[in-house]
Amino acid sequence: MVQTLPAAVGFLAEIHQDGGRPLEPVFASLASRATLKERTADQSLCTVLLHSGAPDGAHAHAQGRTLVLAGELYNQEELLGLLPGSTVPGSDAALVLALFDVYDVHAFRLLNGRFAALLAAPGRAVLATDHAGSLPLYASAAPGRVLAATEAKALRTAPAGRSLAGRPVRRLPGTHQVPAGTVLDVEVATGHCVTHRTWAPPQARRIMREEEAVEAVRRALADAVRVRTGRDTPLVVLSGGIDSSSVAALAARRSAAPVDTVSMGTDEADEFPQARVVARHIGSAHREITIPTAELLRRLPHTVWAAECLDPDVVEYLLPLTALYLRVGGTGRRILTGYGADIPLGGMHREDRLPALDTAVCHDMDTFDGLNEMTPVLSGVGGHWSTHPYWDRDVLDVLVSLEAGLKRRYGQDKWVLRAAMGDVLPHEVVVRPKLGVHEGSGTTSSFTRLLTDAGVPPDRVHRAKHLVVRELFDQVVVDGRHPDDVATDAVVELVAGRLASLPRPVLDERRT
Ligand code: AMP
Ligand code: PCX
Ligand code: MG
Repeated sequence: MVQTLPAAVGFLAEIHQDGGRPLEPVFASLASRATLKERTADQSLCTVLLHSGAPDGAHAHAQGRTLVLAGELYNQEELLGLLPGSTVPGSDAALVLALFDVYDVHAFRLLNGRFAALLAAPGRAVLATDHAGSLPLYASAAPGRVLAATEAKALRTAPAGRSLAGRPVRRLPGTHQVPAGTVLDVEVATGHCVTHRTWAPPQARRIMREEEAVEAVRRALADAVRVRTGRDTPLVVLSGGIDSSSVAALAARRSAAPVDTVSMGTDEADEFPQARVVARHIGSAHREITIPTAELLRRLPHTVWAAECLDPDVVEYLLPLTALYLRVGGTGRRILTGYGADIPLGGMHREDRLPALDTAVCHDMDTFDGLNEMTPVLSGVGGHWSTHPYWDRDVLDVLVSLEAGLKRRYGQDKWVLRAAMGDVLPHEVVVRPKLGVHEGSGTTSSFTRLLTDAGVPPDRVHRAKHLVVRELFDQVVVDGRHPDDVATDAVVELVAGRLASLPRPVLDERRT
């Protein structure tokens, strides 16, 4: 059987030097669970792995060390070249552990992947995220105890710990999110922590000839698609825009069988005709899924539950995708998306001035961390695994660092990508400007209407969305309620009522 999903898609790991009551493993990801228990002279490690049938590939053991890995690596071939010829690790977890033996924490600087990892060694806990923090990792530490989990809600009943490096999680005292591209090296006895950054967005901009830039983008993206598909028939979530169409076309090029594509729309808006053009061109087995707006809005609690995100704009991008992932069906699909292309390319910045474009790129690269917009839990709630070629470490390094004039050129946004896809996609797809998923599906407008119908004045709508998302976060993450038991309408009523009863200056002071 071809292993479609990574060996594990998430975990809860507890290291104790003094016993301690195990936490209840609560996750949004739909997966089987395997428990792994180890005891050494000075500490115990208990891990719950979320897996799809082969959890043994998610942990490795050598020289008193245990490595637990959720997610996957994309540069195994390169990494294997760093180990002695006789060493052929049988899994990504074993490969990372073998590299750790050689490089210690610096092993994580070598990895291109989508992962969260925990290494337990005598007296020591090492926590690591991939360059983009694309698989979220949360931790709580106190003298004698380190707890780590890929979903914050799994730590919601953890006893308050000492302050770790990282971002505190709202209303979960002592729980922090490990930043993107970071290793935390924790001394278990004291909870003392040393932080190492393993990646940062490029600050410099490369000057390249057009052909050179186009070729670099084409090659990097084709590689990123290749390492993400392996031998599987992938499913590409396709809007018909240049970002997802490029991924679908590159996947189709290297697949003997037709790839699968799926487009979502609502009863109010869709981009089905645009996606159909691409599907026909690449010969994919294409599906269209129409989600009634009422159902879409009912998925707001599920979106916040999966993404553990407090940003209302990002939740609006993720809502149609979550609703789609819950409707895709089948078991354990490997899903590729075009998500994230607009961040390094300044694609959401729709005007001609280059300084403003690079300002937008810098801002977005400075602020993505912690939004969890690429978390695999979004598709995990439907039992699937998603991966995003544009946020491959090599693709991202290339895209961010191109000088802005290659991103916006000849009056086109994302010019370098469009030029790279000139011979892969129909001309109309290459040149077509596109709406964001939140616009193309009518999500922004239907969420707005839900609030105005509940009496929220139009100029308070964004504030109200913020409060709705925060309330949902409190209910499904902090309080641990299941999203099926949380009604969007009731939360909207609650927020509308609160807004109506408070004078504006009070509201504006509470912008947290
Ligand atoms: P966007 O950049 O707004 O197009 O959205 C990010 C990614 O979400 C796209 O690259 C697609 O992979 C996916 N996506 C957006 N809209 C749709 C849609 N209507 N149906 C399926 N997937 C979509
Ligand atoms: N996107 C963007 C990302 C949204 C912006 N995120 C950010 N600034 N951190 C993309 O796919 O690149 C859309 C809908 O466009 C989501
Ligand atoms: Mg896009």
